[in-house]
Amino acid sequence: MYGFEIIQDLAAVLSGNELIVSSNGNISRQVYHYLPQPQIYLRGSMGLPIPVGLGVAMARPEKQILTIVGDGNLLMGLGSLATTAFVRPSNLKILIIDNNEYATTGNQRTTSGILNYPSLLDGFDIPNIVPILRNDPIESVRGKFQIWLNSSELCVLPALVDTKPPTLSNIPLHPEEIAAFQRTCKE
Ligand SMILES: Cc1ncc(C[n+]2csc(CCOP(=O)(O)OP(=O)(O)O)c2C)c(N)n1
Repeated sequence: MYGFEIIQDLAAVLSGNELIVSSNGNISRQVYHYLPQPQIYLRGSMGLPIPVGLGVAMARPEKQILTIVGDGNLLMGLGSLATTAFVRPSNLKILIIDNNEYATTGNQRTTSGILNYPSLLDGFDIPNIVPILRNDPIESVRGKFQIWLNSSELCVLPALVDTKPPTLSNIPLHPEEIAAFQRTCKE
């Protein structure tokens, strides 16, 4: 299964009460093109999806916040998992799209291959779902989505995926426009 297919497939299980925070690069472009707009599309520096998702979850308790983070972004901001575990917002759900690469910048290998996600997340005392694997049938992927989304507490779903980034145009929004829209949009 490719990372972009996981993001496309999320559309089938969203209820409409979610606000998505997406990793810079390909993941934000895929979220912009394949899922309802507007969302919080991160651009620029890596490492921010987890801390920004945490802040948005605290600021918007009436919403279900879905943070979609690549493995490169996760590793760059790993310390923020401790803060997330400490604050523990029940409306925060994190989806890790692990393609073992920096796909956006030319498929350089990351070090995520050494990670054992259940051990890592258990170590932070963060509730987590058994990872989605590359050959999981779609029914199993959707089943894991449902358990993850319906969780009544902070919850992380890791997905191990293959890389085939589709060529998608860049998001035609400046970060300030995205932030301004979210400030005025309370529905
Ligand atoms: C601090 C910083 N370093 C490097 C970059 C360049 N860069 C942009 S996206 C990206 C790869 C992100 O990797 P990952 O989160 O695994 O997502 P993927 O591209 O695989 O979808 C890199 C290296 C950046 N934007 N910020």
